[in-house]
Amino acid sequence: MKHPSTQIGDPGQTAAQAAAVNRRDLLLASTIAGAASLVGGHAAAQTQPGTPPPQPTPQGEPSGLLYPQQNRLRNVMDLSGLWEFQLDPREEGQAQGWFSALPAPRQIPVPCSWNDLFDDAKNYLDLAWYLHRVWVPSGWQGQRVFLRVGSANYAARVWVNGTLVTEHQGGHLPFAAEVTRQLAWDRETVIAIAVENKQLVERVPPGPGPGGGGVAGVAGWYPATTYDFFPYAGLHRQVWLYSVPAAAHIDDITTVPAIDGSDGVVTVKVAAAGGYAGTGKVRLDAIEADLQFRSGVAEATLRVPSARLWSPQDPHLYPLTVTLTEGQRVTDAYSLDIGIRTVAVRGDQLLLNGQPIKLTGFGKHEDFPLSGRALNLPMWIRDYELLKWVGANSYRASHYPYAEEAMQLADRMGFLVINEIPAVGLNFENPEELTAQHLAQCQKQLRELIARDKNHPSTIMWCVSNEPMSGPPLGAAPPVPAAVASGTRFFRQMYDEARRLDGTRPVTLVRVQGGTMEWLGIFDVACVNAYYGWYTEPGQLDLAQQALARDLDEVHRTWGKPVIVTEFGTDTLPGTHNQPPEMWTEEYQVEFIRRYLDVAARRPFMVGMHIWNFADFKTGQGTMRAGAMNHKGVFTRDRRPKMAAHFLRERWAGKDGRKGL
Ligand code: GCB
Repeated sequence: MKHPSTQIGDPGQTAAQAAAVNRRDLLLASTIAGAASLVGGHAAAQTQPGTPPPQPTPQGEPSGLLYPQQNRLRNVMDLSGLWEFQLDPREEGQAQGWFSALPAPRQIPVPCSWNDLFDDAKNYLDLAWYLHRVWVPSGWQGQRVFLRVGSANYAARVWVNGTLVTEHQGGHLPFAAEVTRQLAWDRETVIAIAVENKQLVERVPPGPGPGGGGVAGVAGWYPATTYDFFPYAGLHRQVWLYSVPAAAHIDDITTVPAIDGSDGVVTVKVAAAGGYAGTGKVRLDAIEADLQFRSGVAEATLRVPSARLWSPQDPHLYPLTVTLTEGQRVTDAYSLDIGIRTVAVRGDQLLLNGQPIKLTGFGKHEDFPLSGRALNLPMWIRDYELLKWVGANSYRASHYPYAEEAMQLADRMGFLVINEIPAVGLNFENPEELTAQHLAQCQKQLRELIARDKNHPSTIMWCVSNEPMSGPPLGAAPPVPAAVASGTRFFRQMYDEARRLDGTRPVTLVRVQGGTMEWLGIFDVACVNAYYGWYTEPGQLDLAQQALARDLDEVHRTWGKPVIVTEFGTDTLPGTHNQPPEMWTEEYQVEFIRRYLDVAARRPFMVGMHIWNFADFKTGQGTMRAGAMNHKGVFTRDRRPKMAAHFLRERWAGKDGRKGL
């Protein structure tokens, strides 16, 4: 029962083929059902205080996801800084009008998780209020103004001057609402955002309970979660006000690069708000094409002779500018940097620009002391420096979408990213109604992620789930057949949705060790997590190595597609040593990683090895994690190298002349 492996994003595709892909994307994007979305979209909200905003149309696709941009025609105001903050454990704030003023506020920085700041908020995941007062510049009058929240983990409701303007679920993706009519021009505008991160079983990731699963769920954590990373809560990325021209504005841009001989061919699809039917231009480097909009949509294909292709070795970006025009007058403009590159799967290989590529790197987390899961630019710059230092070319955004700035930096610095939705802890031994709720959540988050990150050359793959379960973990018992069947239906739909939204990137799923083999057959690349020598075969690296080899060979024999080990690692306390190597020592981590890499290096179908984890990270409290930390980092939480980091630098940074894994 071999599932045919898919050939996608062929680097040899012609411009006409690329344009066809793009047209299909265009059609599909316009028919995306936003059934599970709670975003009010761009419709001006006119609700009364405390009443829910208008529901989006069923066809409403994620909008307002272009990164806010300042130029001659648009304005941006970043509202980062100190906000007022108050916990609302009794959930009385809305009835008492806290959206206008908080009764007993304290100060909090935005962006930041609240958990590491206040003792009484350490394990608090229930409702909390943020409030900020801002003068909107009078020069913005006459423009349409939107409020954009980069990441509110997990669910948020937003008020502007007492009016509920939007709400959103899913903790790591941006959402926006038009607030033109709610703003004040003669006084300060009051913005209030209520956020909670309740671990509910119907959410994604699911909370513990009959529907929750995952390796971590077995261990039991405080706070209770189905995963081991700490459930940091709050406004994790910037909140912005931005304005766009009132008459017509660029709402979305989709770029599809292709390679034709030595030329780059880029198809650019533009969506303009309000059924715009005018003209525009697209300029890529020195090449320009006209745009003629119909029903708010236009498309052009541009050819870049002898293109400089984007790659980790040469992450060259071309400047792209889209304008709307009225005669000679430019009425809106938006610019972004794009890379010309292709990603494809052919047989056992992963191809970048038609050449086989092997991924060296890590699973990561957005995690740092005090700021928690929030945007931390110093952390990102340091992490990218250290990734280069050890010779890594890639990482997985485990287990949720990372900050937009992290993606921009990856484009500029040449990192390859497996971009993942927060579908961790899914368990298919659930009633079908619960699975249907999870599917709606997963599809919504996938749509939002692809809308946000589709133009980043660094994103080379979409990952739709980490370690979904069809029975006990680590192969402790055979999978439950009904759960396997339920997951198969689920993941076929997830795969189709990803391909429908983006026909240019491979799609994958990450299997838990000993987990369901069938599901790997649905996807383009088989990703597996392996902890032989840690959770199984503890302390016995000879046995672990054999078990790993058997596992990888079986996956490859079954599906005949490229394989990546997306997690393998050992908890390692820095400064702990032993000879012969013992678990928890630095020697054991080095020896474990060396053996795993050797097993992979001997197998041509192995196209990537991602160590778990780049750095130690915060977890909930439980018997499995000393000091409420996962210590599998190759770097400590404050980014000091363990012995393994030096080992990897020697192996990967080319010091000993090795190539590949
Ligand atoms: C896994 C999970 C990851 C955990 C890791 C561990 O399989 O995917 O989120 O942190 O194991 O260290 O147990």
